[in-house]
Amino acid sequence: EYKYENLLVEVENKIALVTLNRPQALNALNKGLLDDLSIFLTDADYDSDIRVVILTGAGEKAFVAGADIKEFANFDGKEGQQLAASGQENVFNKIEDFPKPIIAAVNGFALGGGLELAMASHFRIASSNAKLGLPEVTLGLIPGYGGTQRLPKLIGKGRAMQAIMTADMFSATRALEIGLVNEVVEQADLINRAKEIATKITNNSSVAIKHAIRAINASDKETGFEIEIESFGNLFEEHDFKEGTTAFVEKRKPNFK
Ligand code: CO8
Repeated sequence: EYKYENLLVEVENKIALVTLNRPQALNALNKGLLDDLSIFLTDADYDSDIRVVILTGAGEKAFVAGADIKEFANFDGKEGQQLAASGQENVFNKIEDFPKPIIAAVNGFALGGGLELAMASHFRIASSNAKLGLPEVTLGLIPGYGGTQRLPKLIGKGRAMQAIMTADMFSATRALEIGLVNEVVEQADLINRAKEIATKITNNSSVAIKHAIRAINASDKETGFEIEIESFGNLFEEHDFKEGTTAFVEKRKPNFK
């Protein structure tokens, strides 16, 4: 049995439905939630009762509204870099390279680290109210959980540049159009549709699927991720980061010089 402070896990018919459960903070990724996810992945890897994982968010509003801004607002460069590096290693890269399929069922806002979590998953479906984006530059940061590497791969470099520079959100329809998500359904049908796809996968060879994931993921990705981590840490030393995070906490618009 799986019990966590920040996750709900239901296993049925070889499918694990994992609900990120901090609805009061729109399921923002704090240390506790990331630790729980990392432990779950380690356990699920060995659990023969689990052949497919579905990730979704608690509540009707958000998948995940990002990394927990309140938790890292006072970090310095070294701590920022450490946060990005350990998150990438223990959660995001672990999801991407997980030997069993992980489907993100995006049920609302997927912003910053939330979109990065969905993009690390093997593929994404979304509810029609979903909004997806990487708003880090509004906080004086860049994506730190793989977003600068995975978004251009999924939607093309030009679109990724524009999305990251403007911090604009994609609607579910637009996300479907550009290949950021594979399907869009009504929110009430989202989990059933994810389970339907997962069931189809459980009928196929799990050892073949494991090798397919490995082959599809094989590419030279080290440099980009390292540069992302380094820049992410450096930005914590900038005035804009203090201004951006303080403005968020104080519920006002940032004033970038
Ligand atoms: N972190 C912490 N708390 C959050 C976050 C967050 N990312 N998002 C929402 N919350 C909290 C709010 O502060 C609020 O709490 P409270 O009730 O105590 O004031 C509660 O959740 C509900 O949110 P809102 O009242 O803001 O709800 P709205 O419907 O008005 O707005 C939005 C919804 C538009 C989603 C809005 O909450 C928002 O803009 N959130 C922040 C989005 C964002 O900037 N995300 C990116 C974060 S940065 C990031 O993810 C970095 C990734 C790389 C990290 C690498 C290592 C750290």
